[in-house]
Amino acid sequence: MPGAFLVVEGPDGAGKTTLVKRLAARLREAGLTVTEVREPGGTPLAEMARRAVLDPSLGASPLAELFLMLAARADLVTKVIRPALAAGQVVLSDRFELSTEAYQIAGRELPRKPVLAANRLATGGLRPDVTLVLDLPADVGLERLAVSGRAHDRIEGAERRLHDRVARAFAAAEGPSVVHLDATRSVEAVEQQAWDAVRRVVKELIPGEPGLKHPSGTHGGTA
Ligand code: Z5A
Repeated sequence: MPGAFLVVEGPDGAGKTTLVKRLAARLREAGLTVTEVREPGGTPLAEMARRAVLDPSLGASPLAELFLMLAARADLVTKVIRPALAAGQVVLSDRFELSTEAYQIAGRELPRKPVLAANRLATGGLRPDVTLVLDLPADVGLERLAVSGRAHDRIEGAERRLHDRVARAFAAAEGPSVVHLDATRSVEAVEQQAWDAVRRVVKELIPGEPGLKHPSGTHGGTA
């Protein structure tokens, strides 16, 4: 597939949404066509799943939460992400499968192997070209959200120990696409670290750039 699939991950309040907006602006300035998505969400069905999973009055169980996340992901991958990549676009996603590892496996303590297998089924094996992980202690992220005045959703309102397990899982994440960023730094410093990593991946797609070899075809899996 000729496009590039970029993912921003991290615990609550780590600055993902802020970074996605800034990276999208930089990519567009560089002449690239960018599709921005967030997980869970990004299609009518996935937005329904998002409302259901985050609504405290519905009290989704850990397994129901998992399957709502994966239903949302399957719909988004099929209807938005794969078509955009096939059209040569840059897809920039606020969260993807690493969030399932952090929240449902580390946080909710669901069994690792079947959850990873179910996730692969949902994505058809699609893999990001780069996964930017914003490393931040749970208490700093939750404090940022409190200061911003946003009401807590069902998962943000979960017990503190869950958030610590989630933040530790993100900090321990490893893999060929994973790049860790120090999210305790300023918005501008985080953006610069992120851009250095992203630029290497999208270089060949930028009009007029001599370019490195693009990771075309490395997204993996089937449509
Ligand atoms: N979830 C899951 O369980 N399993 C899954 O597979 C998936 C998701 C995909 C929805 O995610 C929930 O779904 C989430 C995980 C779960 N649950 N929770 N809790 P979400 O992404 O919509 O919710 P979120 O993680 O809570 O994101 P957020 O609240 O939008 O936070 P953020 O995007 O990381 O941060 P932000 O909005 O960019 O910034 C927060 C504040 O910090 C804001 O005031 C900024 O101005 C400020 N900020 C940002 N960067 C900085 C820096 N560098 N320094 C200082 N202040 C900063």
